[in-house]
Formats: sequence, C-alpha cells, structure tokens
Amino acid sequence: MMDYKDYIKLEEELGAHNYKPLDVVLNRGKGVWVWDVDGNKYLDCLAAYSAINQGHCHPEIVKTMVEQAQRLTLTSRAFRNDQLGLLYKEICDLTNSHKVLPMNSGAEAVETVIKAVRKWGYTIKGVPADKAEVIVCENNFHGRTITIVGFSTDENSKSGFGPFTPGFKIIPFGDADALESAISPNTVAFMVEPIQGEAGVIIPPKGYLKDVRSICQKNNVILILDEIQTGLGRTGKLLAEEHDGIESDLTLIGKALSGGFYPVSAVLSNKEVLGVLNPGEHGSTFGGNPLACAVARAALRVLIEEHMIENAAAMGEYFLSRLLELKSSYIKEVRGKGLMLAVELVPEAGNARNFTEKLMTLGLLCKETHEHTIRLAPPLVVTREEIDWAMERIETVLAT
Ligand code: IF1
Repeated sequence: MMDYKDYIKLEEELGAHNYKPLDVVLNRGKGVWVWDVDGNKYLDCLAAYSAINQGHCHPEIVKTMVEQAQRLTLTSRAFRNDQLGLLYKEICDLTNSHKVLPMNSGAEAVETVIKAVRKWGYTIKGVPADKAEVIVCENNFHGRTITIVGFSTDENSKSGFGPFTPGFKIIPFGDADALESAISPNTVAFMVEPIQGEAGVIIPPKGYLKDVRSICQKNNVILILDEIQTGLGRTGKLLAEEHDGIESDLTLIGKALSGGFYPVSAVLSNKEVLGVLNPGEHGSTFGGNPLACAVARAALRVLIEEHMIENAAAMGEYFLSRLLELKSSYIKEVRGKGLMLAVELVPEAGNARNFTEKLMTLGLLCKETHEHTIRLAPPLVVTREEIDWAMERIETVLAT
C-alpha cells in the first residue's frame, strides 16, 4: 500500500516544481472538511483559492454533474446545446448583465476581456489601429499567461518569461487620481480587482471604486472588475462591487462558478462591449459546454438557495472580529471582507509558511501569501462552531 510519502515522492520526481504545496495528501472532502490518505481530518481555510465557496463535493452539484455527464458532455460551439442559454439567462438575471461569454479558466476570461476591450476601442471608441492601452494596478493578480504576467509587478511571476505583450500601463492600486492622470485618448479600459487577493487581501480606501467608476464613465474608458476571486459570495455579496454600490461595464467570474468541480469562467458585459465580437474572432473547444453549464447552473443555484452569501457576510464578520481580538505580538494587521481574510505578521515573526505548516499539524489548512501574510478563506458554508474550532488553532500558533 502507498504511504503519503510515496505520493509526495512521485509528484516530486515526475512533476514540474512550479508549486511548493504543504505535505498533506488529500483524498476526500465534504463541506468545509477534507481528509488525508491516513484519514486525518482538516478544516479547509483556503477553499481552493475560493473555487470551493459551496463546500467540497456539494451533493446537489455532484448529482447534476453525474446526470449531465451521462447525458451529454461536449458539443463544441459548432453546435448548440440545451444548457448554455439557460446558464446565460440565470447569470444575467442574477448579475444584471446583458451578455455573457463563457470560457474555462480565470486566465482565459482575462485574455478574453482584453481582446474584447481592444476590439471595442478600435471599432467603437475610434482608437487608431494597434494603439489601444489597458490600465492595470500594481500588485495585481489576474493569472499566468504570457500577456497577463507581462503586466504583473511580481518579479517571481514574471521574470524569465519575456518578451511580453505591449499595451498595458501600471498605476498604484487604491489611487483614483493616478487613474485619472494615466488615461490617454488611447485608453480603452481599466482592469482591477475590487480587493487584491494575491497581494494579501488589500482592501482599497473607501470610495475608491465609486471614484474609479465615475472617472471611467467621464473618459469613455471601460471598467473591468476581476471578480474571479472576490465574486460569487466570497466577500459577503454576490459581487464585491455591490459593497460600493457600483456596476462595472465588464465583470470576470470563474473559480466558484463551478463550485470547484470543473473549470468554468465567464465574461459578463453590457451589450456594447461583448457585442463587438463576431463569429470566428474568439472561442474555445470546451467553453460553454453542456457539462460546464449544467454544473455552473447548479453551483449558482445552491449558492443562492442555501443562503451561502448571507452566511459569508455573517460568518466573515464573526471571524474578523475574533481575529481582531487576538493579542499576539506576531500580528501586524488583520484584514478582511466577508470570508476573504488575512493576518499579516510582523517581520520578526518569521515566514508565514512556518505558521501554515504548524496549523496543518493542528488540522487547519490555509495558505501564506508572500512572506508575511496568512490568508484565511474557508468555504462559505462554515459555521460559528467551526470558526471557533479554527480560532483555537490560530490562537495556539500565534501565542507569544
Ligand atoms: C495559482 C492567488 C488566489 C485570481 C484573479 C484571475 C485568476 C486568479 C483575481 C486566474 C487566480 C489563483 C491562481 C492560483 C493562486 C490564486 C490566488 F494566490 F494568486 F491570489 F486565488 F488567491 N483573477 N488566482 O485570483 O484564474 O486561471 O487560475 O483560473 O496557483 O496560480 P485561473
């Protein structure tokens, strides 16, 4: 029989080393809990980077996936299927969108939106050929493709992978004046995360998104919100933009759109922008396939019907208040909105990785980001008792 070390050895020998996972080998999950190959149980406070908002192996999504898989999985977009239109309708009703373009991974949704706004710039705004500019923020995280890492400011994600795609301008996050000054006649769009995830759960100053919204409006610049991580309930609202009472022109969703079963992402848009794409100009073999659509429909349904978004708001508030009460000289700052939380440690505490490794031995799985921040983001079905359980472990490792 294989020991957990044998699984790790296989991965290390045969896999590319583009990750440094915690040495826990999981083989089962249910709700907020996962189990390793030796039967040890852990509370999952990463939720697969927010793809598992609905909890592991949600039975309704499992049922839908199995039924759909037995009926029809893939047609390609050369033909139509009976799930796609229904997914469009349900997404549009929920998010007040007018058009949808389905893809698979988050990065593909980002690539798609860049193509769409460039085309919009040339055909509607009147930007001269090949001059379109997209403005993005410092410390952004939008994915891993060449174009996307090209406008990253994180050397680790970027260095060694050039040459990169031109046409991007980088400004500080949370600074609306910087946006206003960066806009030129060739600016087609501004793309931003409502809360920066990978950067360490960075919440912009109050009023930032409202200001950004009106600056974009005034200058005929498309506002793109990357809600791949913040969307679908994570911050206590269906979309994080709702906290600021704004509506983007284009919104990207992914991750929890499938409840973690299958890569499903989408670009949501007002009519004008996605309306510029014509047959043959964009696509994907798997994007919009009936299995993906059926799974996404179920994932959205349980998110709403089981009141996971309200639970994220209430439990997020509770978790944050408990973290803020912690008395530890290791803590520099606690941040969070809904169930997107982070504890930033003082440099003297050492690497956050030491803490996530200790937490793992106590049965709590979470992930460090950069050197000094511990990110906490459990599935949105987490209960008060489970947060108390997590807090006992967190208190133990942060005791000074
Ligand atoms: C990895 C973080 C989370 C994203 C936003 C697009 C994408 C992501 C706002 C791309 C992806 C991931 C990917 C994951 C690490 C991760 C992450 F640590 F980088 F910040 F979620 F917390 N926009 N985020 O956060 O989506 O193509 O991956 O489907 O290992 O790279 P994707």
